[in-house]
Amino acid sequence: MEKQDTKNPLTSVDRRGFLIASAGALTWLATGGVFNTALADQPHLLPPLPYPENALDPVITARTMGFHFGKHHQGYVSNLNNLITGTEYEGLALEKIIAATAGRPEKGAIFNNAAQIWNHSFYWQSLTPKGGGELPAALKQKIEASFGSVDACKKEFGAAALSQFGSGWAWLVMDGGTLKIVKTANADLPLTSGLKPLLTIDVWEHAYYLDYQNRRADYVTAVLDKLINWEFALQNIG
Ligand code: MN3
Repeated sequence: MEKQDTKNPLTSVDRRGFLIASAGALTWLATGGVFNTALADQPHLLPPLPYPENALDPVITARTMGFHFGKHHQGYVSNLNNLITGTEYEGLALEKIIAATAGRPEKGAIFNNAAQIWNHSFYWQSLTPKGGGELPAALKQKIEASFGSVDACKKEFGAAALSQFGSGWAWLVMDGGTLKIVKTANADLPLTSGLKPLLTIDVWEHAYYLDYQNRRADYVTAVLDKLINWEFALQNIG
Protein backbone atom coordinates (compact mmCIF):
# COMPACT_ATOMS: atom_id res chain seq x y z
CA MET A 1 0.00 0.00 0.00
CA GLU A 2 1.44 3.30 -1.02
CA LYS A 3 1.70 5.99 1.54
CA GLN A 4 -1.06 8.56 1.17
CA ASP A 5 0.15 11.76 -0.35
CA THR A 6 -0.54 14.26 2.39
CA LYS A 7 -0.02 17.09 -0.07
CA ASN A 8 -2.89 15.89 -2.20
CA PRO A 9 -5.04 19.01 -2.45
CA LEU A 10 -8.19 16.93 -2.52
CA THR A 11 -7.61 15.83 1.03
CA SER A 12 -7.45 19.37 2.33
CA VAL A 13 -9.55 21.41 -0.03
CA ASP A 14 -12.44 23.18 1.57
CA ARG A 15 -15.92 22.16 0.58
CA ARG A 16 -16.18 24.75 -2.12
CA GLY A 17 -12.54 24.97 -2.92
CA PHE A 18 -11.35 24.95 -6.45
CA LEU A 19 -8.13 23.85 -7.87
CA ILE A 20 -7.52 25.89 -10.89
CA ALA A 21 -5.70 24.66 -13.96
CA SER A 22 -2.50 26.52 -14.44
CA ALA A 23 0.48 26.45 -16.68
CA GLY A 24 1.18 22.90 -17.62
CA ALA A 25 -0.57 21.34 -14.69
CA LEU A 26 -4.04 20.08 -14.32
CA THR A 27 -5.92 22.12 -11.93
CA TRP A 28 -8.67 20.80 -9.95
CA LEU A 29 -12.08 21.50 -8.80
CA ALA A 30 -13.72 20.04 -5.76
CA THR A 31 -17.21 21.11 -5.07
CA GLY A 32 -20.00 20.65 -2.67
CA GLY A 33 -18.26 17.99 -0.67
CA VAL A 34 -18.88 15.53 -3.45
CA PHE A 35 -15.50 15.21 -5.05
CA ASN A 36 -13.29 15.60 -2.05
CA THR A 37 -15.09 12.87 -0.16
CA ALA A 38 -14.71 10.37 -2.92
CA LEU A 39 -11.46 11.31 -4.54
CA ALA A 40 -9.43 11.23 -1.38
CA ASP A 41 -10.29 7.57 -1.05
CA GLN A 42 -8.41 4.67 -2.53
CA PRO A 43 -9.61 2.76 -4.35
CA HIS A 44 -11.66 5.32 -6.23
CA LEU A 45 -15.27 5.45 -5.14
CA LEU A 46 -18.41 6.54 -6.94
CA PRO A 47 -19.19 10.01 -5.57
CA PRO A 48 -22.78 10.23 -4.31
CA LEU A 49 -25.31 12.08 -6.47
CA PRO A 50 -26.05 15.60 -5.18
CA TYR A 51 -29.82 14.81 -5.32
CA PRO A 52 -32.07 11.73 -5.42
CA GLU A 53 -32.18 9.73 -8.66
CA ASN A 54 -35.73 10.89 -9.42
CA ALA A 55 -35.04 14.57 -8.69
CA LEU A 56 -34.54 15.57 -12.33
CA ASP A 57 -37.69 13.85 -13.57
CA PRO A 58 -39.29 14.35 -16.05
CA VAL A 59 -36.46 16.09 -17.94
CA ILE A 60 -34.13 13.23 -17.01
CA THR A 61 -36.03 10.27 -15.60
CA ALA A 62 -35.05 8.10 -12.67
CA ARG A 63 -34.70 5.24 -15.15
CA THR A 64 -32.03 7.13 -17.08
CA MET A 65 -30.34 8.16 -13.85
CA GLY A 66 -30.35 4.60 -12.62
CA PHE A 67 -28.40 3.41 -15.65
CA HIS A 68 -26.32 6.53 -16.18
CA PHE A 69 -25.17 6.96 -12.60
CA GLY A 70 -25.60 3.43 -11.28
CA LYS A 71 -24.17 1.56 -14.27
CA HIS A 72 -22.15 3.90 -16.49
CA HIS A 73 -20.55 6.14 -13.89
CA GLN A 74 -20.05 3.18 -11.55
CA GLY A 75 -18.58 1.24 -14.45
CA TYR A 76 -15.88 3.85 -15.05
CA VAL A 77 -14.98 3.71 -11.36
CA SER A 78 -14.76 -0.08 -11.35
CA ASN A 79 -12.80 -0.13 -14.61
CA LEU A 80 -10.31 2.43 -13.38
CA ASN A 81 -9.69 0.56 -10.14
CA ASN A 82 -9.10 -2.64 -12.10
CA LEU A 83 -6.84 -0.93 -14.64
CA ILE A 84 -4.55 0.76 -12.12
CA THR A 85 -4.15 -2.05 -9.62
CA GLY A 86 -0.46 -2.82 -9.40
CA THR A 87 0.55 0.11 -11.61
CA GLU A 88 2.27 3.41 -10.96
CA TYR A 89 -1.18 5.03 -10.90
CA GLU A 90 -2.44 3.09 -7.90
CA GLY A 91 -2.86 5.43 -4.94
CA LEU A 92 -2.85 8.59 -7.07
CA ALA A 93 -5.68 11.10 -6.94
CA LEU A 94 -7.96 11.11 -9.96
CA GLU A 95 -6.72 14.41 -11.36
CA LYS A 96 -3.14 13.23 -11.20
CA ILE A 97 -4.03 10.13 -13.16
CA ILE A 98 -5.78 12.24 -15.79
CA ALA A 99 -2.83 14.62 -16.06
CA ALA A 100 -0.35 11.75 -16.31
CA THR A 101 -2.22 9.87 -19.04
CA ALA A 102 -3.69 12.67 -21.18
CA GLY A 103 -2.39 12.64 -24.74
CA ARG A 104 -0.81 9.21 -24.34
CA PRO A 105 -2.65 6.74 -26.57
CA GLU A 106 -0.96 3.79 -24.88
CA LYS A 107 -2.61 4.88 -21.63
CA GLY A 108 -5.96 5.53 -23.30
CA ALA A 109 -8.02 3.09 -21.26
CA ILE A 110 -6.83 4.55 -17.97
CA PHE A 111 -7.29 8.13 -19.20
CA ASN A 112 -10.76 7.43 -20.58
CA ASN A 113 -12.07 5.87 -17.40
CA ALA A 114 -10.46 8.44 -15.10
CA ALA A 115 -11.71 11.36 -17.21
CA GLN A 116 -15.19 9.90 -17.42
CA ILE A 117 -15.36 9.64 -13.64
CA TRP A 118 -14.46 13.32 -13.41
CA ASN A 119 -16.77 14.39 -16.25
CA HIS A 120 -19.79 12.65 -14.76
CA SER A 121 -19.21 13.99 -11.26
CA PHE A 122 -19.04 17.45 -12.81
CA TYR A 123 -22.13 16.82 -14.95
CA TRP A 124 -24.31 15.81 -11.98
CA GLN A 125 -23.40 19.09 -10.32
CA SER A 126 -24.04 21.02 -13.53
CA LEU A 127 -27.69 20.01 -13.16
CA THR A 128 -30.13 20.82 -10.39
CA PRO A 129 -33.84 20.04 -9.96
CA LYS A 130 -34.83 23.72 -10.11
CA GLY A 131 -32.26 24.80 -12.62
CA GLY A 132 -32.49 27.00 -15.68
CA GLY A 133 -34.29 30.25 -15.12
CA GLU A 134 -32.74 33.42 -13.81
CA LEU A 135 -28.97 33.64 -13.53
CA PRO A 136 -27.15 35.05 -10.51
CA ALA A 137 -26.38 38.69 -11.33
CA ALA A 138 -22.61 38.23 -11.20
CA LEU A 139 -22.75 35.37 -13.68
CA LYS A 140 -25.19 37.17 -15.93
CA GLN A 141 -22.82 40.10 -16.16
CA LYS A 142 -19.89 37.87 -17.15
CA ILE A 143 -21.98 35.99 -19.71
CA GLU A 144 -23.22 39.22 -21.26
CA ALA A 145 -19.65 40.50 -21.45
CA SER A 146 -18.50 37.36 -23.28
CA PHE A 147 -21.52 36.40 -25.39
CA GLY A 148 -23.57 39.57 -25.65
CA SER A 149 -26.58 38.01 -23.93
CA VAL A 150 -27.66 35.00 -21.91
CA ASP A 151 -29.73 33.81 -24.86
CA ALA A 152 -26.69 33.94 -27.13
CA CYS A 153 -24.72 31.90 -24.58
CA LYS A 154 -27.48 29.30 -24.31
CA LYS A 155 -27.79 29.18 -28.09
CA GLU A 156 -24.09 28.55 -28.52
CA PHE A 157 -24.06 26.01 -25.68
CA GLY A 158 -26.97 24.15 -27.26
CA ALA A 159 -25.42 24.29 -30.71
CA ALA A 160 -22.18 22.80 -29.40
CA ALA A 161 -24.12 20.01 -27.71
CA LEU A 162 -26.04 19.30 -30.91
CA SER A 163 -23.10 19.48 -33.27
CA GLN A 164 -20.78 17.23 -31.28
CA PHE A 165 -20.54 14.31 -33.67
CA GLY A 166 -21.00 11.08 -31.76
CA SER A 167 -20.22 10.85 -28.07
CA GLY A 168 -18.89 13.75 -26.09
CA TRP A 169 -19.55 16.80 -24.00
CA ALA A 170 -20.46 20.47 -24.39
CA TRP A 171 -18.93 22.88 -21.88
CA LEU A 172 -19.15 26.41 -20.64
CA VAL A 173 -15.57 27.25 -19.70
CA MET A 174 -13.49 30.18 -18.58
CA ASP A 175 -10.41 30.96 -20.65
CA GLY A 176 -8.51 33.62 -18.79
CA GLY A 177 -11.24 36.16 -18.04
CA THR A 178 -13.44 35.20 -20.97
CA LEU A 179 -16.27 32.69 -20.95
CA LYS A 180 -16.45 30.35 -23.92
CA ILE A 181 -18.33 27.33 -25.19
CA VAL A 182 -16.30 24.31 -26.23
CA LYS A 183 -17.07 20.70 -27.03
CA THR A 184 -14.99 17.60 -26.46
CA ALA A 185 -15.18 14.10 -27.90
CA ASN A 186 -15.56 10.90 -25.92
CA ALA A 187 -13.85 11.32 -22.54
CA ASP A 188 -11.84 14.45 -23.34
CA LEU A 189 -12.23 17.39 -21.00
CA PRO A 190 -11.25 21.08 -21.05
CA LEU A 191 -8.91 20.77 -18.08
CA THR A 192 -6.24 19.22 -20.25
CA SER A 193 -6.30 22.35 -22.44
CA GLY A 194 -5.90 24.69 -19.48
CA LEU A 195 -9.54 25.79 -19.60
CA LYS A 196 -11.58 26.06 -16.43
CA PRO A 197 -14.88 24.16 -16.70
CA LEU A 198 -17.96 25.95 -15.42
CA LEU A 199 -20.76 23.67 -16.66
CA THR A 200 -21.14 20.62 -18.84
CA ILE A 201 -23.82 18.71 -20.73
CA ASP A 202 -23.27 15.03 -21.46
CA VAL A 203 -24.25 14.23 -25.04
CA TRP A 204 -23.33 10.57 -25.06
CA GLU A 205 -26.46 8.71 -26.18
CA HIS A 206 -26.69 6.97 -22.80
CA ALA A 207 -27.45 10.39 -21.28
CA TYR A 208 -30.74 10.80 -23.15
CA TYR A 209 -31.66 7.81 -25.27
CA LEU A 210 -34.10 6.16 -22.84
CA ASP A 211 -36.00 9.44 -22.46
CA TYR A 212 -35.58 11.13 -25.86
CA GLN A 213 -34.35 8.38 -28.23
CA ASN A 214 -32.71 10.20 -31.16
CA ARG A 215 -34.02 13.64 -30.17
CA ARG A 216 -30.82 15.06 -28.73
CA ALA A 217 -32.05 18.60 -29.36
CA ASP A 218 -35.07 18.09 -27.10
CA TYR A 219 -32.84 16.78 -24.31
CA VAL A 220 -30.37 19.67 -24.65
CA THR A 221 -33.10 22.30 -24.75
CA ALA A 222 -34.85 20.85 -21.70
CA VAL A 223 -31.58 20.67 -19.76
CA LEU A 224 -30.68 24.28 -20.58
CA ASP A 225 -34.17 25.56 -19.76
CA LYS A 226 -34.99 23.48 -16.69
CA LEU A 227 -31.93 21.88 -15.10
CA ILE A 228 -28.75 23.80 -15.81
CA ASN A 229 -27.17 24.91 -12.55
CA TRP A 230 -26.11 28.51 -13.05
CA GLU A 231 -25.20 28.77 -9.37
CA PHE A 232 -22.66 26.00 -9.87
CA ALA A 233 -21.15 27.91 -12.80
CA LEU A 234 -20.77 30.99 -10.63
CA GLN A 235 -19.15 28.96 -7.84
CA ASN A 236 -16.69 27.57 -10.37
CA ILE A 237 -15.67 31.04 -11.50
CA GLY A 238 -14.63 31.56 -7.89
MN1 MN3 B 1 -22.49 9.83 -19.53
